[in-house]
Amino acid sequence: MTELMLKYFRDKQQKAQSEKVYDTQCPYCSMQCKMQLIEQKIVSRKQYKTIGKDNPTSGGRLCVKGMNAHQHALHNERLKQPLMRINNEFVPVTWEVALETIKTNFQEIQKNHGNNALSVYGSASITNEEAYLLGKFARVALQTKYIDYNGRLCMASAATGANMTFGMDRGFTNTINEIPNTRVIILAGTNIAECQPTIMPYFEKAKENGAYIIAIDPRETSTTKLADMHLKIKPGSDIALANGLLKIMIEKELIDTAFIMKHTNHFDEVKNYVLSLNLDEIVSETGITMEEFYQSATVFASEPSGMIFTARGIEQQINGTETVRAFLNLLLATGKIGKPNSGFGAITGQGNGQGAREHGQKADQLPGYRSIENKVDRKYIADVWEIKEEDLPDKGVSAYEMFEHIEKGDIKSMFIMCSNPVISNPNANFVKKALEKLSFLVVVDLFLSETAQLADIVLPATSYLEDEGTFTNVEGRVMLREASFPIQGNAKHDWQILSEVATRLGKEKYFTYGSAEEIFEELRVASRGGKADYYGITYDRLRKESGVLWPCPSPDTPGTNRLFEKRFAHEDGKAKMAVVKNESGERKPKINSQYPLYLTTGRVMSHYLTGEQTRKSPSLAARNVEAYIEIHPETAKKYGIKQNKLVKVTSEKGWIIVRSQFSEAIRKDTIFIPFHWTEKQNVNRLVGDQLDPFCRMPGFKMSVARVSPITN
Ligand SMILES: Nc1nc2c(c(=O)[nH]1)N[C@H]1C(S)=C(S)[C@@H](COP(=O)(O)OP(=O)(O)OC[C@H]3O[C@@H](n4cnc5c(=O)[nH]c(N)nc54)[C@H](O)[C@@H]3O)O[C@H]1N2
Ligand SMILES: Nc1nc2c(c(=O)[nH]1)N[C@H]1C(S)=C(S)[C@@H](COP(=O)(O)OP(=O)(O)OC[C@H]3O[C@@H](n4cnc5c(=O)[nH]c(N)nc54)[C@H](O)[C@@H]3O)O[C@H]1N2
Ligand code: SF4
Ligand SMILES: [Mo]
Repeated sequence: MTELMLKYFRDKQQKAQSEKVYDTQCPYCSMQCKMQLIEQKIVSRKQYKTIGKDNPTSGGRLCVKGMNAHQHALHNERLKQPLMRINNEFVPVTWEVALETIKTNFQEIQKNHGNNALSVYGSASITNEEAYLLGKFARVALQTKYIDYNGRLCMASAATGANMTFGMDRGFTNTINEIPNTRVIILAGTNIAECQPTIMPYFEKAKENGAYIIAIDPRETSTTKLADMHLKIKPGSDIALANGLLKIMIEKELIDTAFIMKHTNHFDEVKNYVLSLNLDEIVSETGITMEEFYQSATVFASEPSGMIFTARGIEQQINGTETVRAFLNLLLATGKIGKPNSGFGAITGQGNGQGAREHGQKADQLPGYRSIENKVDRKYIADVWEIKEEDLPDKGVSAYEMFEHIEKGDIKSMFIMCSNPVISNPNANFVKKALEKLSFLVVVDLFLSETAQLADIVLPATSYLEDEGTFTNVEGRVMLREASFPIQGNAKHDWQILSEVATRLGKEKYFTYGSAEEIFEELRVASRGGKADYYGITYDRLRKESGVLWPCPSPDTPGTNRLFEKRFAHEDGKAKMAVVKNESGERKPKINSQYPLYLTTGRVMSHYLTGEQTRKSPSLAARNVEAYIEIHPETAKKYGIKQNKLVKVTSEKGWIIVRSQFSEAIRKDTIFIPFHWTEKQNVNRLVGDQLDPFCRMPGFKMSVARVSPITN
């Protein structure tokens, strides 16, 4: 061996000796890409990088957010000690002081105002174990009915729509691996290219294999560029679009009558309704041409297989549930579900968007997708929790409605875990005032977010690098996130924090967990026999099998790759089609002389939700340093707005200031603002407080506003 080769091997060995590898999963979107943090010690300095790790869903790919996630996790602003507000300033305190203060205040408030004066606000970015425990914490430790979570702002309408139509809600009815083999795809209000980037190869492959892709979005995006047809719809008119497509499919006799007869109810009512509609009116309502209507309807119905994917563009509407159901009508009428390469996908958003909506954080829900209003379900869970059924509180209210109850004065205190509602809720000025009104606010976070700044006590949580647990990804695949990175400072895992607060409140015997796995063991039993049945899943299996798709009712069953192959989940085995009236959106705000533009909101690739994490990451922050308004140059000209200048955007609820970004990719009657920024750049100061009547989803995707220049 030459001297040079020896040196090469010596260097390599040295490097390996000083390198540590931590397995984890990305803290951001629902793809839950598996990854590894590589720690290299160079002299006395540590350097970090993140690389992808192979797994069945993301195949080892990462997007720019995942690659830079460690930058926020290792950021020096991470909270490392509990903070307590004293004379209006935050002072670091011990856990002992923080927990004792929480106990005293919670007990005092409940003594004076009753159990329901306390409320809990949770998240779909925590593990299944923590989501499960948060539900138990609210009902058993605090004995309050007021618990809800940020998923109410995210996927509530997709979940409710699927439950109503299919009888059960798992985001994807098929595995992700079926996408490349389908013949036609509708992407309705989803921007996967920026929001789930590592899913893109499945769609690119489908296209290579000849699939026809139809994208529905008021803007051209990196996703619509993939499509063969882009339906550049007027915001909020997707129901009319879906009904128009169905009318054409029925008139051209392209529907699957045998499937409809065998597997669905209510088709005749739906048929009578859509046939009564006038297509010319629908054309003007949606802004889509007659040719586009005929082409899309014909291709979708004629191909032997097809899939429909929806996301927040059609779901975050005050008639989001009905919008989802209108699209499900299309799948059912054409028989494109329950078969290979045909099915539905509501693309989940947060890392645990799926699992966190199954195990009891929702106001009306108990673990395993059980109902808090069903006597049998209540009894089952009360037995698992070893409490009396009559001690289980009733159903509470949705996320935004909790703030209304604070305003009314019946909620006095809130415990917020892993969410930043001052930025993410509609009517954000009101939400901030409501939180300020509370007599006692506890926030559990990684950082001093805009919400945490309003708290009386802030508790430091561990991050994705440190906290082990399971997440249910976009496919419905339960995955185990390993986590072995050392805990920073005196932070604690969310599940430990819940157990410790519960213990202080005298509920120790219900919260005796020594690890996340112990909580999962209880969750398995709590979910057993429910719709989201995890009983057959164990940590051991998750490690061996790279994840399992639920339902998985016993340890010797493989999990369920494709849903509804034999029957839907309603009692009679049939899906319920629904008459969805074009007028169902009547309550939506209408453009007028005062507010002449549609305002829609959403995301950009480099930032995540309220930006609390991604704005801490220099590599991501550098890509988009501030909020902006995407506006068509002709619209901008009309209102005297120049490129790259500050613009005031006003709605009935408030005003914000953002920078103009001209784009011919957006409709002339529509403006788009992402929601990743705070204070005067927080677009939710403009969004109204109307909610979907079925699932209480706010209308993030359709407000009306006006624009005016600030500087020229
Ligand atoms: N980079 C990034 N990725 C993310 C997130 C993030 O914050 N940043 N968040 C994660 C989460 S929690 C979620 S829920 C998902 C969200 O994922 P998506 O729902 O895909 O993202 P959005 O940008 O909110 O909205 C999608 C599209 O809907 C369009 N749209 C607006 N109004 C309408 C309408 O009336 N009709 C139709 N058909 N389309 C409309 C918008 O123009 C936008 O392109 O992304 C996840 N991934
Ligand atoms: N205008 C508009 N508004 C929207 C939307 C939209 O499209 N338009 N989308 C909505 C959607 S889909 C969603 S999902 C919501 C999201 O809304 P939020 O839940 O408010 O968003 P996040 O930024 O994820 O907030 C998470 C907070 O928890 C902290 N955190 C991160 N990881 C952990 C952890 O492991 N433990 C703890 N304790 N804390 C942690 C972060 O620092 C951050 O402060 O926003 C909604 N709001
Ligand atoms: S943000 Fe989503 S796509 Fe990107 S690395 Fe993370 S999990 Fe994967
Ligand atoms: Mo979301």
